[in-house]
Amino acid sequence: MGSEQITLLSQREIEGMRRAGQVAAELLNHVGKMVKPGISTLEINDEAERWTKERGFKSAPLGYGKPPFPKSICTSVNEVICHGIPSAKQILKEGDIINIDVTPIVDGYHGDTSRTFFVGTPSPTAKKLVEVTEECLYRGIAAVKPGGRIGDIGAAIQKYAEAEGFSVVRDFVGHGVSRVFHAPPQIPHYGRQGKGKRLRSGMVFTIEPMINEGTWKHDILSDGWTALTKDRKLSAQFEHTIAVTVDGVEILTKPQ
Ligand code: EYF
Ligand code: CO
Repeated sequence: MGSEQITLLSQREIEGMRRAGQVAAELLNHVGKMVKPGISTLEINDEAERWTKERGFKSAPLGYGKPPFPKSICTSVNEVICHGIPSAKQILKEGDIINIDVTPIVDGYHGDTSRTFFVGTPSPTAKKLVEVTEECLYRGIAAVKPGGRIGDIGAAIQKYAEAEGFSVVRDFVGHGVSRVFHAPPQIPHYGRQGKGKRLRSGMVFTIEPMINEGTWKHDILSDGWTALTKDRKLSAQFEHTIAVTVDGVEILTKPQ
């Protein structure tokens, strides 16, 4: 993966990504309002699919990968790190945390974004984990500038997460995104400042730190997709799609 070609997007392509990013932000905002005790993760999925189709767009996760992912969004609750599959059997309850990860395809471009929401009132630990994870995302984004290195992003995230007593997931990373869902470069959320490939204007990728209460290690459920913490403690995640610009960074999935 490290030696693969990183595509630099033209201004016209970045405008396409901006539009996809705005649709993704709107969709996430819309389904985020559904989060409350008693709702199933399948109901959230079905509304995301309906909203997306109604506007003439497609959901990238549906049918993605081998074997094909079975739903339109990922819903990752409590100890689930990522790629949780929405289910009628999974009813949200008071005190849960849930990451909702959406990726609509708009005129061929992918807008990839996620947030972790509280279901009712969180425990103090859950509240701190979620707040620290969101701050990790913004510290990672603030480390992006042309001429910098990919390692600057992970170093900023890891330094803050570990100082707050949490761990950084190693085995799932951010990724290049444009007309394809997953492309080079990989963006680890841990690492060393000044290491890794150089950041260049026109690169577009996600930063999507997954931060754990306990160990960073994971298991995969027998469904083949769902990644959960090895110690079954909490995990949280936030994600934006960003573009490296001539003088810094633009968040393409920031709600307007
Ligand atoms: C078959 C999938 C396939 N992969 C990544 C496929 O980048 C993402 N979110 O920010 C992202 C989202 C999804 C995804 C949704 C489905 N997949 C996941 C896990 C295993 C797998 O193997
Ligand atoms: Co992603």
